[in-house]
Amino acid sequence: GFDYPDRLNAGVELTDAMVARGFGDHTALIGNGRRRTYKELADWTNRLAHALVEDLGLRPGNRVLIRSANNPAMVACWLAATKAGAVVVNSMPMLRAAELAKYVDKAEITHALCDTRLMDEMATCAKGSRFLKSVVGFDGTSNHDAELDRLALEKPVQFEAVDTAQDDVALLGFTSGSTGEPKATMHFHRDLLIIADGYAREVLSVVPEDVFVGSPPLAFTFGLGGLAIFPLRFGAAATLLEQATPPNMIEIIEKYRATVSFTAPTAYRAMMKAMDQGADLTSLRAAVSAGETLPGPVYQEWMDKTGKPMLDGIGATELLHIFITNRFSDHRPACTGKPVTGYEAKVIGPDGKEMPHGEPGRLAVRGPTGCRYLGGERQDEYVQDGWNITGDTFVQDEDGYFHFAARNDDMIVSSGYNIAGPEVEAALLSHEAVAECAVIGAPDEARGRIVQAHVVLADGAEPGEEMIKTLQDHVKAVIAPYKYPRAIVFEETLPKTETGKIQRFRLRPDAA
Ligand code: 3SK
Repeated sequence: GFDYPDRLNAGVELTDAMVARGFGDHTALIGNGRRRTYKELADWTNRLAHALVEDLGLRPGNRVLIRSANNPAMVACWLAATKAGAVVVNSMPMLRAAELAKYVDKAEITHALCDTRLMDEMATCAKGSRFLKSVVGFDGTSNHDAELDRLALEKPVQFEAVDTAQDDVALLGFTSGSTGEPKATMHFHRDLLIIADGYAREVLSVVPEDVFVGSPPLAFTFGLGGLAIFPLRFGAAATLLEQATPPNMIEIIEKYRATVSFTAPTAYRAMMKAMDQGADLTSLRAAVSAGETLPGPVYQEWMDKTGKPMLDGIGATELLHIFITNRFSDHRPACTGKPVTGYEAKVIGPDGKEMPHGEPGRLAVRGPTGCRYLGGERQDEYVQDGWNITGDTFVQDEDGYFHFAARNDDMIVSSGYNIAGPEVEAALLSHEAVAECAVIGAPDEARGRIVQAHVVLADGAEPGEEMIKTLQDHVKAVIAPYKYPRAIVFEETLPKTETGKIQRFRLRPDAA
């Protein structure tokens, strides 16, 4: 089990407590061409926390939205708000005003800290908001040249952090689920440490000499764990990339001799191609793959090229981080492995009973972190008898290893991004030329899946290349551009049940 004191503040544990443990001079963050030590990070976050409380009126329990790409300033804002007892919602730069407004309304967000380069959509969102009291810009380029930086500059480097309980909520992770309606999952201060003291310690054996690199946004709990919490918990260094493309990751790996990487199989494939052209990834001792299932050939190629296993893992925003994983000493191709210590997993049938080994069913998990939906809606669907019922279909083999089979909802995982089909449908339907549509994930070599829309046009609308471009641009304008349908197929009608429900599965090219 995990034994934490009753009073616990994760923001302090990852900064000032690390200085107290002798890591003050170690590099904590690398980004925007600068290095910051743990002492510098502690001072920076303490100054920011003063500004949040004294200038912006932040009070314990207030919900704070942070809008930024991955950079040191985003990490500093998150830690500062956590020290000040706030409940943080990290969000991605691509979100549009309407999507931000859903977060703000659902989480009753009072304060927003926004990279000044991303202020436009934030300001639009703030205009009509009945919850937002304060929106302040910070300088994501780390030049301290924005309002929040100026407020923080004059403040003392010591801050009396809010005396939070280990089970006070520290973080809200938004997940769009199968409906596209975002839902917030609540995570305690202790949960932020459990994922490090569990998975990162047991499976990755993180040491202070480690240098982390990766692509998932800090707005996803996968990224927040892998690129901030895990390195900071063990005195290691986190490199943060605003544009985490494979070439940019390679540059960082070579320059800083990075040792631990977190990304999705698509990016690993691109990096392995670059190895053939001379890219040097030999410093990596741990390559974690998650977000989409790791195909056997990608695992094998990594093994052949590096002599080490790529560590496939599965997690969920609901459970905060990875709960089933391969290990250095216990790994198999096309297999997700076994539960992280402290977690239990089983495969269940429609009646909730455990399936025999070899038979597919829904993956159910329980352990020290678990799902608590804000507002409780859908809680009883996700958590039954203490088991978290995930949206994935798995098979457990005779030796107890878990193998991914399918997602049993309409989520499309494309290049590591979770995209809810219904949300893309709603965006398409808001265009006058679209009469009906159904969105599916079509298999794609480079991205795993792509968003493919099947569209019935309104009378008078002309199908063709021009219409495809018009509809794609329309979707990019109303929701985050990465969700746009890369393929659009025009149809006369859509397959439907007798009761008129669209049968999306019949449109899937790989449908059974
Ligand atoms: O497997 C995932 O998609 C995931 C989600 C949230 C946190 C961590 C992971 C690996």
